[in-house]
Amino acid sequence: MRIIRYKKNEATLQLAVVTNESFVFDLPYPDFMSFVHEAEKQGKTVLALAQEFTINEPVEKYENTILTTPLDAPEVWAAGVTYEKSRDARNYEATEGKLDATTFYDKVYDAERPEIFFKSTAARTVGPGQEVYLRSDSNWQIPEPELGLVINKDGKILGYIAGNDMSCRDIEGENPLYLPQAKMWKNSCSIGPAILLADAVDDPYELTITCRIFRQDEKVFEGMAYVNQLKRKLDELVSYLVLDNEIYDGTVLLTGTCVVPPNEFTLNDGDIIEIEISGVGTLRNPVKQLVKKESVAN
Ligand code: DO4
Ligand code: MG
Repeated sequence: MRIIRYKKNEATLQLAVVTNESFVFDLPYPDFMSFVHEAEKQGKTVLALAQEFTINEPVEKYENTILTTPLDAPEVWAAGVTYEKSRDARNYEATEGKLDATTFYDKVYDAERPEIFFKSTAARTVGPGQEVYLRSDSNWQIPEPELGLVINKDGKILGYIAGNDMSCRDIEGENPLYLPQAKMWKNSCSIGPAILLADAVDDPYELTITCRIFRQDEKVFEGMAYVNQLKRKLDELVSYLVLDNEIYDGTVLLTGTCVVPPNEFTLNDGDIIEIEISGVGTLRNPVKQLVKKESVAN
């Protein structure tokens, strides 16, 4: 069972529950966290409360809805180098293309403490169908398809969402201290298309992540991974994020990438990125190249 937010009309965003048969039922709550709080108030699971609304007449089929982000995540954080594939790709960038190189990325992959970084704010985060941007000062940019955890202020995992941690491999590889610039700019993060309720998932490690990239209607990349390839546990990542930190209800934690396009690949203006997570759905975003402003130094 999934939660979405769709455009009811020009002025209204409607929260709704989607059944496994793809029927949409409106929920009488303004946003995802109000719905979660109502379930808590009634002493029910979010799944049980959602199910109560599915006895009504469905309002729509899922494929006919115009989706937005299912929630306005106040902050998006991200874990890095949590899969072997990401460690190897980071080593390649940091050593100007040496295959089998070892660097500090090996150290963080093996360390007890994971890498966790600040990725995005609500204003920088886009949803289904909205453009993700390419930085104007990078020549090597890729999507990072990741399983996102929707958590509350205490770190409880409420649901799963697809996320795109857009990344500049050249800036990241030049110097690890450039990480915030390699990761964070306008429209550099996308989340959606739905929140798969945690109560509805037996084993999140069985989820799969698929990424496809289309250029002029032709598929130029497809890759797939299993969440069970993750080096760490999901709760372990959350516990490091919340430790001595102030986290807000509806925060999203991206859990790292395990699907990396070939090293020669870079995104182009007009590409379409699809990130599909089993049970969650497909997050689709067009890509737009930002143009360098003259006022920026050099
Ligand atoms: O260390 C750089 C970030 C890595 C990352 O974003 C990932 O592994 O997904
Ligand atoms: Mg990432």
